Amino acid sequence: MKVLFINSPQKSNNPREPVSFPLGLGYLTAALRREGHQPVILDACLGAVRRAASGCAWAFGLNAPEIVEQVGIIKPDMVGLSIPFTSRFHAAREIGGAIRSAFPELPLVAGGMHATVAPQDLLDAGFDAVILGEAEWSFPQYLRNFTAGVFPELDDGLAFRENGETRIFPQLQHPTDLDSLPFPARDLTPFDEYMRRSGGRWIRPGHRVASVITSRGCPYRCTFCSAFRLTGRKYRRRSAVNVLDEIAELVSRYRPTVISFEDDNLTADRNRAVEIFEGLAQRFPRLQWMTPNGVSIRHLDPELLALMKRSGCRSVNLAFESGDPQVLREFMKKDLDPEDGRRVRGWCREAGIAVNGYFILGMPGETPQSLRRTRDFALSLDLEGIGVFIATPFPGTELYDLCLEKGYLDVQYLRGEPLFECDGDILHRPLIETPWLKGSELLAFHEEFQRQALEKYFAGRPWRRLRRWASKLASRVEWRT
Ligand code: B12
Ligand code: SF4
Repeated sequence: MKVLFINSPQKSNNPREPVSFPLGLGYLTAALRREGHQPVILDACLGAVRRAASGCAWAFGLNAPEIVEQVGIIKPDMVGLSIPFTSRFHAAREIGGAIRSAFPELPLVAGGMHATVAPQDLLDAGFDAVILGEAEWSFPQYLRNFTAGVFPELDDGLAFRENGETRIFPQLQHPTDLDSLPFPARDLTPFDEYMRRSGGRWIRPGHRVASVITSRGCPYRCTFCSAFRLTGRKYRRRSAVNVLDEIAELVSRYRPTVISFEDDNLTADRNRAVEIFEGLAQRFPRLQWMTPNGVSIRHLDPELLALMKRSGCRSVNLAFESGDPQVLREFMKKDLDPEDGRRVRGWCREAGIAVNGYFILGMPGETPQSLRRTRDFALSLDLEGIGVFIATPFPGTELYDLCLEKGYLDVQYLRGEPLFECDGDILHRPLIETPWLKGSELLAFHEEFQRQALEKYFAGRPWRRLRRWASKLASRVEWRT
């Protein structure tokens, strides 16, 4: 069967926002190809960057009419739309509607994180079915049953309508043998374009970054996170040999300079992590690597950090989240103390690894006092980089359910209005308001905190301030010409 997979387009306020290879679609198409199907990937994020008509400043890649035109050219037997982030939902709805009206008979399915946690949104938008969770195992089965006329096509990981009623079968099975999966089908995309557009966010422009995921599933229960809804609570891992073989293939085909590990928990199995890092140091001594989603503070120690440095890791993203022990434990359910984070920060300094610290402000228990505690803690760490985010109640999280129950959610957000269409805007808008912390107060504190963090950073590194001005100026000139 010829199945066209479309990655929904991204918008950003930064015209140079990196564009990531859709790893999930890479895995899914590789699995389908092995079964004899003919999958095609159309990544609507790729292509020209244009001024957006509304919302964000810049629209990346294809718009709905251009996508419909491509469907007409490719002539698939089925279309599958990927919605990895909630910020892409409104674009996905528009694209689904446009395809539906141009090709009313064409089966239309959806998948990805937003589709998994909010399948009703997609069924309401006219999609025939939503594949919930990981699809490498379930979607081939779906296609077999679809072709044979079996209905419902799956009883594990499917949402659909029957006689006007929505039926949802959540995904319960998460296969453990990840080594049996073929490597992502990067060859179905113009992969070199991702490499050219990959630098600039976590690493300097000019680097060729290739993404790899070595494990799935997370046993922790952070209230603001929906990862478990897609990949479950059990930590499942690929063997170090399998991971290193994929990196060897990447190196010989695409010449990356940096590997970006996209895991939720790269180092949760210490022995495996050591095998991977030793393999990197021996076999690919010139490669750098990074972890944009962060490494868990719980799973780092001085010896491991020294090995990480030796194997090409120059900086880590650490999710400290809060400087307030109560917010951390009670409202985020992170089994951590801020002082654990401070200790690991010190070990990173000793290992010569720079630290970007992530913080989340505005959880339901947050007060003006706990906000100040977080800011003072963050500034005392003397970080090389900092990301200060406002808590976003994503559908499918405990945070969302709690805020819904208590009436803390922004009314427009609750109504499903397109409040953020830029992926990057998601974590910068107060959507939670409690009787003890107003959205406007939170926003003002957030801005002030960011300003202070930047001041502190530049005070110790004046040459960096000069470099920042220079690069800002250069980018303005470049975008005007
Ligand atoms: C890797 C990752 C990234 C990477 C790459 C993202 C990308 N564009 O591919 C980077 C670091 C760039 C990133 C950035 C962000 N991320 Co992120 N990221 C992840 C992470 C850790 C893993 C995703 C992944 O690769 N999974 C592995 C693959 C195999 O799974 P998959 O992509 O979901 O695909 C499978 C299924 O979904 C399904 N599937 C997917 N599409 C389709 C389509 C069809 C038709 C079918 C049938 C099936 C199907 O099949 C695939 C194979 O099993 C998830 C957490 C998680 N564990 O899911 C967060 C996550 C997706 N990210 C999240 C967020 C918020 C962001 C940011 C917006 C944060 C920010 N403001 O900076 C940015 C967005 C930047 C951008 N412009 O893309 C949230 C999304 C929540 C939401 N509801 O929106 C998540 C869930 C983490 C969380 N906090 O809960 N992210
Ligand atoms: S934020 Fe990270 S550690 Fe916490 S539950 Fe999600 S994936 Fe696990």
